[in-house]
Amino acid sequence: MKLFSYFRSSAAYRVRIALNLKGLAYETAPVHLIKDGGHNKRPEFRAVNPQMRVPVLVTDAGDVLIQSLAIIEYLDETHPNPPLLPKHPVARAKTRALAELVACDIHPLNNTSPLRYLKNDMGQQQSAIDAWYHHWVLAGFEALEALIAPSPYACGTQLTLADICLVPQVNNARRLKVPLEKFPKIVAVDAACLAVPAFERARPENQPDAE
Ligand SMILES: N[C@@H](CCC(=O)N[C@@H](CS)C(=O)NCC(=O)O)C(=O)O
Repeated sequence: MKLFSYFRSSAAYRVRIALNLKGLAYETAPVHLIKDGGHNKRPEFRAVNPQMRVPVLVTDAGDVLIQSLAIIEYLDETHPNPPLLPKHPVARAKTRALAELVACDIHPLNNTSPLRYLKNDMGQQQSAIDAWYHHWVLAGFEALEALIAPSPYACGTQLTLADICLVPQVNNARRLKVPLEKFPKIVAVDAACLAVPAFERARPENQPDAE
């Protein structure tokens, strides 16, 4: 399989974790999202993903899959062990809810394109953009903190989609210097996950395109 990825992309980081948890080998095709205005805007990458975003997973059969949550559920369906969602429908819904809280409500507001738009098109100062970034992470993390009970992972003793989304978002928050003191449960889950080799290997600094 081939994964179009950028070392700092938290959406690609999610897929890297899932691939590692499933024990699946893959080749990384780096796409630099910053250099030259973003290599993801080049026609050759647009031909792969018209949305011009990473991750993109090309399966062994040549299917081109986009959107990290859809890719991860595909991996879970085609390689069921270890499962990334609990069996019970209520537990599954709760796990997906935590994952979506991060992937659908926090991450899109702090993504490269909207931040670039705030700067270049809306004329915002870097200080205002940083405040925007911090605001949405803090709002999302307050809810996440109230919803999880580390044991040691976000949804119990099984690693799930919720952990896969939480860890990259915490990594981003640390990089952007969001204070995490108010979120001891999130920090504990992050630490428990990072002790697992599949998470460690997926870290941005451990990628072939890391800078
Ligand atoms: N919802 C998408 C988000 C994908 C996404 O926005 N990826 C970012 C990097 S984390 C990207 O490629 N950004 C490029 C851009 O916005 O120009 C997913 O979960 O895969």
